[in-house]
Amino acid sequence: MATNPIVLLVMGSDSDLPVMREAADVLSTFGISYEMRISSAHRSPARTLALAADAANRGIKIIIAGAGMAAHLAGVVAAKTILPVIGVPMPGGALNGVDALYSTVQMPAGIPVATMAIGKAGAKNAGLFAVQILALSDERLLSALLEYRAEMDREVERKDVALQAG
Ligand code: RP5
Repeated sequence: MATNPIVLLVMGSDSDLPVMREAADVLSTFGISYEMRISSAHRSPARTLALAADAANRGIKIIIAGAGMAAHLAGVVAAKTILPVIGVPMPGGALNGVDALYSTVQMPAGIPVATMAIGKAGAKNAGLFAVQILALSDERLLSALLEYRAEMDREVERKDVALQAG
């Protein structure tokens, strides 16, 4: 377990791990300490509520919550903390993530969840969004984010040059 984690990554099941690793990889790239936990809004509600309620006291600044199907996890976590909660809808199930998207994004007024795209793109963006929030008060992260974007720009250019070269 990471020492002094500032981002909590929580997912409803170990089956979400391959997707949520995308968020973890981004945090690692930017040198941000995080903790990964499995806790379900449905199967282990008391444990989930305790995890969310205690997060701020432990020095967590941002929570990323990923779940699939009737994905109440992000909303339930958000209800028990004033930390910003970023939701990642998992793909899979009969509706392939559309159920999780609606469950995560359609929060009633009062308890927001910043909802990302379904699946790996959403998990990666959740990591980046967390970095952007932390960069508001961290010059090192701000510089690293600017360089990250500059590198994306260069990569597109390299691909275009390769395409033109045939
Ligand atoms: C959700 O149900 C989890 O987040 C997962 O995406 C989905 C299916 O869970 P498993 O049956 O694979 O454990 O709670």
